[in-house]
Amino acid sequence: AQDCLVSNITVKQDFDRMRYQGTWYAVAKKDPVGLFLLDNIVANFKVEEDGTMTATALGRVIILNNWEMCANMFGTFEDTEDPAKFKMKYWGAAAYLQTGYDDHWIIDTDYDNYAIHYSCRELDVDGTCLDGYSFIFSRYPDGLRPEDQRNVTEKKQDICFLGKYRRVAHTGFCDTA
Ligand code: AZE
Repeated sequence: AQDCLVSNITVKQDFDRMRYQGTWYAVAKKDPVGLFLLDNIVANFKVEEDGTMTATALGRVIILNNWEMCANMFGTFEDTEDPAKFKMKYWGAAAYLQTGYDDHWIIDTDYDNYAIHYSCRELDVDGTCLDGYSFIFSRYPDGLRPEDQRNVTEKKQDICFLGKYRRVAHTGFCDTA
């Protein structure tokens, strides 16, 4: 969407939640306003017996009083008329973590290597995104394959977040939690 209108952003055609299951490592992220996952972010998606998509996520956070910890998060996804657009209800294993209800769009994925996620939390009056976040996921913790990088860069531009991403380090901080 060259005009950056959220309503013009295109998502993965015929998104297949079965193939999306399993572990995804965040390799880059665009942050929203406020508290957010810092690094060591790993998500695990699952399709339940009733067909509902659910996920868990781990990530390093710093909460009140500069307390550094590994956030253990859960999400359940509500379907919409578009198979690649979900509403995600999420919460933490502990009450002092964050709860929320966010859009969760899969912009693109090949299921086996990369995925581009997008969430706009707040629309601006002109229809662009005022506050949103995005993850670039890889099936590998060390990053994207070189052959996927061009496409991912293109998609970052399509969602108007190009230049707003930071790399997500994987240092093992959440590996034993
Ligand atoms: C996401 C995909 C997998 C499920 C979930 C995700 C998002 C989690 C957060 C967590 C924030 C926690 C904070 C704690 C202090 C998109 C990775 C739940 C946004 C800020």
